[in-house]
Amino acid sequence: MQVAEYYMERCIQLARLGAGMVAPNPMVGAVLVHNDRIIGEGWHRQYGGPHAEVNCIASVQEEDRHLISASVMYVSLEPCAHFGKTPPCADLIIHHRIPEVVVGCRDPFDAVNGKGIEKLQQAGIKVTTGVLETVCLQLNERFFTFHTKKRPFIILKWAQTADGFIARENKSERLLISNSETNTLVHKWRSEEAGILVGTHTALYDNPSLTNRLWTGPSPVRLVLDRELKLPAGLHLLDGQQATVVFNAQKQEQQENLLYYKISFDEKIVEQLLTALYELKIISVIVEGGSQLLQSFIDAGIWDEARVITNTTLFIGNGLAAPQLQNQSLVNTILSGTDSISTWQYTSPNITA
Ligand code: AOF
Ligand code: ZN
Repeated sequence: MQVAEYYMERCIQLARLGAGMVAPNPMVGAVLVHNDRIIGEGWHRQYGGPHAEVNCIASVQEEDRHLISASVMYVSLEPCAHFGKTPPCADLIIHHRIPEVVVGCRDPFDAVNGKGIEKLQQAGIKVTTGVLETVCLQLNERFFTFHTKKRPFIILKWAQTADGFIARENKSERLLISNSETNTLVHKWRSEEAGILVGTHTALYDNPSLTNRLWTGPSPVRLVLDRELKLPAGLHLLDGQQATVVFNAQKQEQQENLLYYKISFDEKIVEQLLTALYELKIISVIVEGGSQLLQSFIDAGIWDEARVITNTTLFIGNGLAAPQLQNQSLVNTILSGTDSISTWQYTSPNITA
């Protein structure tokens, strides 16, 4: 392994420690190296808090501080150039006279986007970019999708029978497709995304809570479509236990944990939703049904991942058909040890939408 890649890998390890704490910001890690010895390490720990570079420089011990101006900084994302919640990291690096910076990948955020690298170079600092770039991009896939495509990273999720149905014809009749093992997995997935979306029928018939109760970490913001505001107030989704957005055609109003967000239902619903979610700074969404809403995302060609829980021995002969993916690539299959249930993970062929 090359030296630069070794230290960048350490940056990525550190960055991951911020998982679940920093969204909608990216996870970022930084190390400061003097003569092959790490003298400082830091990562972005909390949304609104100091950036990785700040924590890295602050971590240098008193006896090593005179070495800062003769060290190389490795950082998994381009240092920022803007005054946000904190001053620019590029200025901090210049202030400490760090002579060389190695960057994992460029920051696509409009206020940065190359300006950080430029600022460093103009100050005479040697900058190398693109070290372990693919891994650094993968690390913050949601953040990059959000800023380059101006929409959230979209994950479609459903459970289906062996013969391709997601519910019985009579939707109020329960159909047990998944088991406790896959339920835990679904809660883990919920803990990893900023938002969770369902359509009106799913909210009404399934009355889901959409919270993460079976895994550690936070619950996503709940998102529900309710054009005419007809969903009964007694639903779990409207219990105020978790931040919830009700997309509707009637009113724009904030009530404590409940935001009524007005959109036009006459135009393409997926596009309307994406614009609203971008405005709300929700960088990733897991869509949990129903079939019609999932299919709208597929038909619009706007999805990044699909996760399909399949009960391979349950045949029901007739029912509500599962969504149909188009040109998907299978990337992973998780076989569950019991009940012949497997989870199929696909990525979208669409890299431009
Ligand atoms: C860095 N190092 O560790 C992170 C960066 O609102 P603020 O001030 O926290 O700025 C957020 C933006 O800063 C975020 O959108 C991204 O472009 C960049 N994040 N930059 O130099 C870091 N987390
Ligand atoms: Zn910064």
